[in-house]
Amino acid sequence: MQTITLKKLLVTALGTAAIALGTGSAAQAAVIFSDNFDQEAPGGLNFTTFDKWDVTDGTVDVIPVGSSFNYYPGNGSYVDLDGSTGDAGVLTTKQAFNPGTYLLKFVLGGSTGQNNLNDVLVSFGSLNEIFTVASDDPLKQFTRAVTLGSASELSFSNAGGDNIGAILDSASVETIPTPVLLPGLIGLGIGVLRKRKVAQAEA
Ligand SMILES: [Ca+2]
Ligand SMILES: [Ca+2]
Ligand SMILES: [Ca+2]
Repeated sequence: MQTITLKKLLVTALGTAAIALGTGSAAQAAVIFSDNFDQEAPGGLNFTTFDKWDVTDGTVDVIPVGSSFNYYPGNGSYVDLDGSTGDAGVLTTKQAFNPGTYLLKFVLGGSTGQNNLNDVLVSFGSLNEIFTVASDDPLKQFTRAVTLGSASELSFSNAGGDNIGAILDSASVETIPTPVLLPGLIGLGIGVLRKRKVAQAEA
Protein backbone atom coordinates (compact mmCIF):
# COMPACT_ATOMS: atom_id res chain seq x y z
CA MET A 1 0.00 0.00 0.00
CA GLN A 2 2.87 2.30 0.82
CA THR A 3 4.19 1.95 -2.73
CA ILE A 4 0.90 3.15 -4.17
CA THR A 5 0.91 6.15 -1.83
CA LEU A 6 4.43 7.07 -2.88
CA LYS A 7 3.47 6.67 -6.51
CA LYS A 8 0.49 8.94 -5.98
CA LEU A 9 2.68 11.50 -4.28
CA LEU A 10 5.17 11.37 -7.13
CA VAL A 11 2.43 11.78 -9.73
CA THR A 12 1.07 14.75 -7.78
CA ALA A 13 4.53 16.29 -7.48
CA LEU A 14 5.22 15.83 -11.20
CA GLY A 15 1.82 17.31 -12.00
CA THR A 16 2.54 20.32 -9.83
CA ALA A 17 5.95 20.75 -11.44
CA ALA A 18 4.43 20.53 -14.90
CA ILE A 19 1.84 23.16 -13.98
CA ALA A 20 4.58 25.36 -12.52
CA LEU A 21 6.56 25.06 -15.78
CA GLY A 22 3.44 25.74 -17.80
CA THR A 23 2.66 28.90 -15.89
CA GLY A 24 6.21 30.12 -16.31
CA SER A 25 7.21 30.13 -12.66
CA ALA A 26 10.54 28.55 -13.65
CA ALA A 27 13.35 31.08 -13.95
CA GLN A 28 13.52 32.69 -17.38
CA ALA A 29 16.72 33.01 -19.39
CA ALA A 30 18.12 36.49 -18.92
CA VAL A 31 20.85 38.30 -20.82
CA ILE A 32 23.25 39.56 -18.15
CA PHE A 33 25.97 40.83 -20.51
CA SER A 34 25.96 41.88 -24.11
CA ASP A 35 28.13 44.00 -26.35
CA ASN A 36 28.14 44.56 -30.11
CA PHE A 37 30.94 47.18 -29.93
CA ASP A 38 28.79 49.64 -31.90
CA GLN A 39 29.09 52.23 -29.13
CA GLU A 40 32.90 52.26 -29.63
CA ALA A 41 32.51 54.15 -32.93
CA PRO A 42 34.43 55.82 -34.43
CA GLY A 43 36.93 53.28 -33.05
CA GLY A 44 40.55 53.29 -34.14
CA LEU A 45 43.74 51.27 -34.36
CA ASN A 46 45.18 49.84 -31.11
CA PHE A 47 41.94 50.78 -29.39
CA THR A 48 41.96 50.53 -25.59
CA THR A 49 39.00 52.50 -24.23
CA PHE A 50 36.27 49.86 -24.39
CA ASP A 51 33.18 50.29 -22.22
CA LYS A 52 33.08 46.68 -21.08
CA TRP A 53 36.49 45.18 -21.91
CA ASP A 54 40.17 45.58 -21.10
CA VAL A 55 42.92 44.77 -23.57
CA THR A 56 44.93 42.57 -21.20
CA ASP A 57 47.72 41.72 -23.64
CA GLY A 58 48.87 42.84 -27.10
CA THR A 59 46.64 45.15 -29.11
CA VAL A 60 43.31 45.09 -30.95
CA ASP A 61 41.71 47.46 -33.46
CA VAL A 62 38.14 48.70 -33.57
CA ILE A 63 37.49 49.02 -37.30
CA PRO A 64 36.14 52.52 -37.88
CA VAL A 65 32.71 52.64 -39.52
CA GLY A 66 33.03 53.72 -43.15
CA SER A 67 36.80 53.16 -43.27
CA SER A 68 38.48 51.29 -46.13
CA PHE A 69 38.80 48.34 -43.72
CA ASN A 70 35.04 48.09 -43.23
CA TYR A 71 34.89 44.38 -44.07
CA TYR A 72 31.36 43.84 -42.82
CA PRO A 73 29.19 46.85 -43.67
CA GLY A 74 25.94 47.03 -41.74
CA ASN A 75 27.38 45.54 -38.55
CA GLY A 76 28.38 48.78 -36.89
CA SER A 77 31.73 48.61 -35.15
CA TYR A 78 33.62 45.39 -34.51
CA VAL A 79 37.00 44.29 -33.28
CA ASP A 80 40.03 43.07 -35.22
CA LEU A 81 41.56 40.88 -32.52
CA ASP A 82 45.09 41.46 -33.85
CA GLY A 83 45.83 45.17 -33.58
CA SER A 84 48.56 47.08 -35.37
CA THR A 85 51.67 46.49 -33.27
CA GLY A 86 52.65 42.94 -34.37
CA ASP A 87 51.31 41.57 -31.08
CA ALA A 88 47.81 40.07 -31.26
CA GLY A 89 45.42 41.06 -28.52
CA VAL A 90 43.63 39.52 -25.58
CA LEU A 91 40.24 41.10 -24.96
CA THR A 92 38.92 40.42 -21.43
CA THR A 93 35.64 41.52 -19.85
CA LYS A 94 36.03 44.10 -17.09
CA GLN A 95 33.32 42.20 -15.27
CA ALA A 96 33.83 38.82 -13.59
CA PHE A 97 30.75 36.59 -13.75
CA ASN A 98 29.49 34.78 -10.67
CA PRO A 99 29.77 30.99 -10.44
CA GLY A 100 26.96 29.27 -12.33
CA THR A 101 25.91 27.92 -15.69
CA TYR A 102 25.54 30.26 -18.61
CA LEU A 103 24.98 30.36 -22.33
CA LEU A 104 27.80 32.19 -24.12
CA LYS A 105 27.11 33.52 -27.61
CA PHE A 106 29.59 35.35 -29.81
CA VAL A 107 30.00 36.26 -33.46
CA LEU A 108 33.37 35.70 -35.14
CA GLY A 109 34.32 36.27 -38.75
CA GLY A 110 37.35 36.09 -41.02
CA SER A 111 39.71 38.91 -41.91
CA THR A 112 38.21 38.87 -45.46
CA GLY A 113 40.35 38.45 -48.55
CA GLN A 114 43.73 38.70 -46.87
CA ASN A 115 44.58 34.99 -46.88
CA ASN A 116 45.10 34.91 -43.14
CA LEU A 117 44.15 32.04 -40.85
CA ASN A 118 43.55 33.01 -37.22
CA ASP A 119 43.24 30.92 -34.07
CA VAL A 120 41.16 32.51 -31.34
CA LEU A 121 41.23 31.01 -27.86
CA VAL A 122 37.93 31.63 -26.06
CA SER A 123 38.26 31.23 -22.29
CA PHE A 124 35.33 31.31 -19.88
CA GLY A 125 35.19 28.97 -16.88
CA SER A 126 34.93 25.41 -18.17
CA LEU A 127 35.41 26.62 -21.74
CA ASN A 128 38.89 26.84 -23.24
CA GLU A 129 38.34 26.32 -26.94
CA ILE A 130 40.30 27.40 -29.98
CA PHE A 131 38.24 28.61 -32.93
CA THR A 132 40.09 28.61 -36.23
CA VAL A 133 38.81 31.32 -38.54
CA ALA A 134 39.75 31.48 -42.24
CA SER A 135 39.90 34.81 -44.05
CA ASP A 136 36.78 34.14 -46.09
CA ASP A 137 34.69 32.78 -43.19
CA PRO A 138 31.60 34.97 -42.88
CA LEU A 139 30.43 36.37 -39.55
CA LYS A 140 29.00 33.41 -37.67
CA GLN A 141 27.40 33.02 -34.26
CA PHE A 142 28.82 30.39 -31.91
CA THR A 143 26.95 29.21 -28.81
CA ARG A 144 28.44 27.32 -25.86
CA ALA A 145 27.03 26.29 -22.49
CA VAL A 146 29.63 27.01 -19.84
CA THR A 147 29.97 26.40 -16.12
CA LEU A 148 31.89 28.75 -13.90
CA GLY A 149 33.18 27.14 -10.69
CA SER A 150 34.43 30.48 -9.44
CA ALA A 151 34.03 34.11 -10.50
CA SER A 152 35.43 34.29 -14.04
CA GLU A 153 36.03 36.77 -16.80
CA LEU A 154 35.39 36.05 -20.46
CA SER A 155 38.32 36.49 -22.81
CA PHE A 156 39.17 36.27 -26.51
CA SER A 157 42.82 35.73 -27.37
CA ASN A 158 44.03 35.86 -30.98
CA ALA A 159 47.19 33.85 -31.64
CA GLY A 160 50.20 35.27 -33.46
CA GLY A 161 50.83 38.86 -34.36
CA ASP A 162 50.69 39.85 -38.04
CA ASN A 163 48.23 42.72 -37.54
CA ILE A 164 45.43 40.78 -39.25
CA GLY A 165 43.17 39.06 -36.77
CA ALA A 166 39.77 37.41 -36.61
CA ILE A 167 36.81 39.77 -36.37
CA LEU A 168 34.70 39.78 -33.20
CA ASP A 169 31.35 41.50 -33.82
CA SER A 170 29.48 40.73 -30.60
CA ALA A 171 29.38 38.66 -27.42
CA SER A 172 26.68 37.94 -24.86
CA VAL A 173 26.17 35.91 -21.69
CA GLU A 174 22.75 34.55 -20.68
CA THR A 175 21.59 32.71 -17.61
CA ILE A 176 20.14 29.26 -18.26
CA PRO A 177 16.71 28.73 -16.70
CA THR A 178 16.60 26.10 -13.97
CA PRO A 179 13.69 23.68 -14.44
CA VAL A 180 11.45 23.23 -11.41
CA LEU A 181 12.49 19.60 -10.95
CA LEU A 182 16.21 20.40 -10.80
CA PRO A 183 16.70 21.94 -7.33
CA GLY A 184 16.72 18.49 -5.69
CA LEU A 185 19.43 17.31 -8.11
CA ILE A 186 21.45 20.49 -7.56
CA GLY A 187 21.14 19.89 -3.81
CA LEU A 188 22.54 16.39 -4.31
CA GLY A 189 25.38 17.82 -6.41
CA ILE A 190 26.27 20.35 -3.72
CA GLY A 191 26.28 17.52 -1.15
CA VAL A 192 28.77 15.58 -3.29
CA LEU A 193 30.92 18.69 -3.80
CA ARG A 194 30.97 19.33 -0.04
CA LYS A 195 32.04 15.75 0.59
CA ARG A 196 34.79 16.15 -2.00
CA LYS A 197 36.01 19.36 -0.40
CA VAL A 198 36.09 17.70 3.02
CA ALA A 199 38.03 14.78 1.50
CA GLN A 200 40.48 17.23 -0.14
CA ALA A 201 40.92 19.14 3.12
CA GLU A 202 41.68 15.90 4.93
CA ALA A 203 44.10 14.67 2.25
CA1 LIG B 1 29.06 45.33 -34.09
CA1 LIG C 1 44.82 44.85 -37.18
CA1 LIG D 1 46.74 36.81 -38.11
